Order: sequence, then C-alpha cells, then structure tokens
Amino acid sequence: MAQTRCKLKLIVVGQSGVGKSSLLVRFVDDHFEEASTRPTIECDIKYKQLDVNGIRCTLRLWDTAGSERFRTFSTQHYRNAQGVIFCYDVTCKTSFDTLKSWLEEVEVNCNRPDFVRMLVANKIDRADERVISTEQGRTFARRHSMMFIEASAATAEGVMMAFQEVSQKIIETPGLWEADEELSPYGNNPTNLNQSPSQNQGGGCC
Ligand SMILES: Nc1nc2c(ncn2[C@@H]2O[C@H](COP(=O)(O)OP(=O)(O)OP(=O)(O)O)[C@@H](O)[C@H]2O)c(=O)[nH]1
Ligand SMILES: [Mg+2]
Repeated sequence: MAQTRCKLKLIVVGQSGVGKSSLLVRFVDDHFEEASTRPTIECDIKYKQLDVNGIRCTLRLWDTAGSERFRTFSTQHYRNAQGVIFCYDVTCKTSFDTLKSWLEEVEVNCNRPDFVRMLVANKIDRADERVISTEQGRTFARRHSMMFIEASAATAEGVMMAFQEVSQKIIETPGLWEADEELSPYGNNPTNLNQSPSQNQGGGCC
C-alpha cells in the first residue's frame, strides 16, 4: 500500500542576521559555513522530505529576507502557510525585541488562524556572548502560544527537532493539512467513493 503524502508550507522569519538561511541550510543540506552567507533577497524556497507519524511530508521552506532593504516580501507569500518559524539570535537583544513586530506582521497576513508557531533561539554555540536567557525565550513563547527550541545552525543542535516538531504539530492539527490525492493509497480519482473520510478532510494547502 502506498504511503500517505502531503505538502506543508513553512515560513521562516526574523531580523536580518539571526541565521534563518543558515538554519535552513543546516536542516536541508546538513551544512554550515561561518560568515559565508549573503543576506537573502526577497525570499528563497527550499524543499525537504520528512516522515511524520508515518506520513511522507514534502516541506516547502520559505526563507525570507530580514533586511528592510531586501524585503519586497508580499503579504501574498504568507498565503496558506501552515507553520511559521520565528527566529532570534541569543547574542543580539534587538533581534529578540523585534519579535513582536514579526508576530504582528505574520498574524495580520496569515490566512489560516490555526497555523503553528515555533520560536527558535539560534546561535547557542556562542555561549559567552549570550544576552537572552533560555527563560526569557521560553516566557515569550508561552505568552504567544508558540513552541520553543534553542538551536545552533553551527553545531546543528536543536535544528532537526525544530522542523520536526513544527511538522508534527501541523500533522496533528485537524483541518490544517490534507493528503495529496494523486499520491494517496486510494488513487487519483477525487470522486472515488471508496475513499476514506480522513483522506478528504482539511482545508488544502497551496
Ligand atoms: N556562531 C554561529 N553563527 C551563525 C549561526 N547561524 C548563523 N550564523 C552566522 O550568522 C550570520 C548570518 O546568518 P544568515 O543565515 O545569513 O542570517 P539570515 O537571518 O538569513 O539573514 P537575512 O538573510 O539577511 O535575513 C552568518 O555569518 C552565519 O554564518 C549559529 O548558529 N552560530
Ligand atoms: Mg537569509
């Protein structure tokens, strides 16, 4: 029997330089190059397959520009996002202080009210330079109904878990995703009367 499959759309946001692109490169390619990344312009999309609760998910990962200069990121880009990963840098207070404005932008533009929110505290490898404590991050996350993980794109700590947990929460949220009809075990025909009800539920992803 074929494996159930789905596509999930995740968006990564946060101030320029917090390490959004580095986290994605670590997650997708398991690679990190210090000081070699350039600022993202508009946005990049990466893909990664992940098995979650026995479901094969194709993750479309939208890496956005944090810099105002390169942000022509349209509100349309948020359309149908099922998960948003908010990032800050534990060595940079302003990246933590500006999280609220990222939250506001996302809340205004995400059309799915039940999208999954994850807060990632990046660069924990730079322990000597840390200015935002674990407790500060956790408190912010709790106050805004976000999951919370501390991570380092440099060492890979926490990175896989962050993306896995977001994906798992989406899969476990009824109506936030649906199986790909053409790849489902029941074949291509959407009018297939033998199709299980669980294959039909959900709001669809773009
Ligand atoms: N030590 C350390 N450096 C990191 C880590 N993650 C990213 N960096 C460095 O931080 C700098 C910025 O990383 P980027 O991934 O380009 O940041 P960004 O958030 O994508 O920035 P924009 O594209 O401008 O929004 C680069 O020099 C990275 O090498 C980390 O976990 N630890
Ligand atoms: Mg970037």
